[in-house]
Amino acid sequence: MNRDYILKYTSPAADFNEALPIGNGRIGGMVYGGPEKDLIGLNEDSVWSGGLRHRINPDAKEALGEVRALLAKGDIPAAEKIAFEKMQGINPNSRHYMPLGDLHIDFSPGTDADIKDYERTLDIGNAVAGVKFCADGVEYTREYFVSAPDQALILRITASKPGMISFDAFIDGRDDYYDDNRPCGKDRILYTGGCGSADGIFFAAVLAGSVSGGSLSTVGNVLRVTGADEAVLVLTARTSFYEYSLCETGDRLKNPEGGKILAGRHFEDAAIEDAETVLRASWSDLRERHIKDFRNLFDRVELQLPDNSGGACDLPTDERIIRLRDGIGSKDGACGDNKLMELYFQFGRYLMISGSRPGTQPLNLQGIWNKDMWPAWGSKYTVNINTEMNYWPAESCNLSECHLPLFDLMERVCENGRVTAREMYGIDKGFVSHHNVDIWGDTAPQDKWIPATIWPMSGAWLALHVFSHYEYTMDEEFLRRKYHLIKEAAEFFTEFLIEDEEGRLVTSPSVSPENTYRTEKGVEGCMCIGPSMDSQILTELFNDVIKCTQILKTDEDLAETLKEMLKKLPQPEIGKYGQIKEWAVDYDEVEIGHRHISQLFALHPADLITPKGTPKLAEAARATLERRLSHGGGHTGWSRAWIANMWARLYDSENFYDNILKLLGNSTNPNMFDNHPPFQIDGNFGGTAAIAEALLQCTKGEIVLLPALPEQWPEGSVRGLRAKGGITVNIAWKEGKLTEAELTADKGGKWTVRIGEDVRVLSLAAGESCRIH
Ligand code: FUC
Repeated sequence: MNRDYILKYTSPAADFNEALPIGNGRIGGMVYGGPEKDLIGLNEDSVWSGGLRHRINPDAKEALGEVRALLAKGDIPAAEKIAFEKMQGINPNSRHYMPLGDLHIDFSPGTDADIKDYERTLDIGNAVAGVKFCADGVEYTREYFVSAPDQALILRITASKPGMISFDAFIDGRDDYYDDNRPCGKDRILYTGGCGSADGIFFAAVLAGSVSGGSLSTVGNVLRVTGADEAVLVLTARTSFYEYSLCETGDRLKNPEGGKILAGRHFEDAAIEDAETVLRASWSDLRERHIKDFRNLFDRVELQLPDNSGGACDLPTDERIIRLRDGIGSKDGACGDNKLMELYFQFGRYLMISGSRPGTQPLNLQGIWNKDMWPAWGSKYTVNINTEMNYWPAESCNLSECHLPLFDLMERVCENGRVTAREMYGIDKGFVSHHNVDIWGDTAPQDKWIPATIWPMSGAWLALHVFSHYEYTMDEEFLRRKYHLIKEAAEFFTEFLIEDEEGRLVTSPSVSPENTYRTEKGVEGCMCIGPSMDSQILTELFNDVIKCTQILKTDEDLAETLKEMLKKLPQPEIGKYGQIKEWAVDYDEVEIGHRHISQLFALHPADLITPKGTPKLAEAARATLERRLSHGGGHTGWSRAWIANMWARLYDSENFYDNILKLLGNSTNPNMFDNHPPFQIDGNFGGTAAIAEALLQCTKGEIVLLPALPEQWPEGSVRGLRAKGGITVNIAWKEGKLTEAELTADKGGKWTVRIGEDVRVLSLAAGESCRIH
């Protein structure tokens, strides 16, 4: 195993963009690491701003017909005006994510110590952050991690001389939004509060500690350590949300009475018990348990790329990023740092393991790491690309179980989305959700923003993730349990779609996410009938439902209905610039370099367009990307990451590499978090997925090996990627060519493997491996 997966810095974090993320899926910390004053920004993934709201506009159902008629007539401004008033949510916003607080550690003696040899690290191979320095001749070390097995953030402080550790530790940081902060025992502080609304979410956090040598006591709301040889701090947190919403497997508990069920302990007792359990264990046991648990997931995949950095590998991580940025902008052209790409790839996997575990909440716009009471876009689940992108590497990069929280959220989306289908659209079948959801799965339209708000497709897109989890794991029991999500997502559209003048089945009203068009008459608009992305998503969804009905031997009638409907769904078309049309009418875009490239959904994540299967459409996809990029596209981190995935799908290694380089150089913060700007985590996951996509693709029933290997990676290897059909794949290459691939099957079956023009069919028994040269 490559043990070089270390982010390193020579100074404490000056701000959030330099701080280092740690987490166990539920509890997150951002480590700043100041020698005299340390700060760990705290999060718990269910601390959201309030309870579930019912926001459906009472006039929506009536407006639906009016808006459809106006769109059909081409009166776009009038359609948008009515939709704006009568269809958007009556409260435009669902709930948003919030921080838990800040953990401060003020060391004494204070600020005048002479600090030398400062180093701050994040070892992403072990999920441990570290700080080391020498102050007045004494060497101090701090190690921080958030343990999943022990459900706590744990920090140990040591010194090279006995009796040298003294500090005050305390929690604050939610402005006025907490209720109490006081000792709940001689060595612990309890910090409690709630998050808005009568039906809101309440939390309790416990800060506790233990020392060897010296003393530990409470003073006011402070935990004070004096003259210790070594100290351990423990931070635990629980919320009311988890008391009733989820059981261990992540399934929502069904309550026959319809009310809330207490699935576990009271959250305050639970936070105290968690801390007590941790304090009974030794530091080395806690650390070992944490690392073992983490590495069980992390070590499944290893990537080795050749070092082309000319020694820059040894530089601090922030300097390596700047070096790439300067290279991209320089006359002499870009410089390389493959090892930083390798680190970035694994950092995405690290973030997924640290931010999304079975039974936790799914990764939001900032994963779980957010410092603001009002974060950008509410740090919610934006489901017209961002949340889906977060989970692109989950299956391919061998972290299938980290995908599960998304399906738990989908259960809530489905439940609320049935109400939205009925009350907004008058449809009694299936469920619908729009471009954002919150922790409760609020499905009403979100934001007062026409380019995004009335887009009824997110439930359908999310449902594709359910089937994809099945395709990678071949877990039929999972599919049986979650099939209803896929089925109900599709059922809504059996009622919602309308026939256009040409008899095609299309959505109306909808938008092509967030883009604005200009008609021939110069009218600008967003709302439309049948944007391309919608029919692409539905083509995928209907095909998935049909496959499900065959696998599960059920719902034949539904399958027949969908087969008929599929014949009438518009398919990708080529427009006047040789591009894939974004709208049913070949409008011009107002912003040609727009960050969303929704019309290429068919290329990625779907595989309706492939270079071998649909060469003309693949050419048009290339023209689409070129058009976007030549007009300033790719300016947000996530957009750049999506573009890299798309080039990989076009087998264009040069453009793939160029965009990964730009993602790293231009859209990455010093702590390696993706920079939208501001920080938004989707680009990290999109980037990791793109690197995997360059090495291995599963499209049109084929496993494609090394489809977009850049010349900058002439030799290397990857171990442990996953392919559809329950296959684990190792690949090695030299001089840009495959030397050996090893495929191992979980279950018996047949697979088609493509290496360039060479196509082979493999039959493997369960557990069997085979090598390809
Ligand atoms: C969509 C994107 C923005 C941003 C936001 C959270 O609206 O268009 O760029 O990512 O989601």
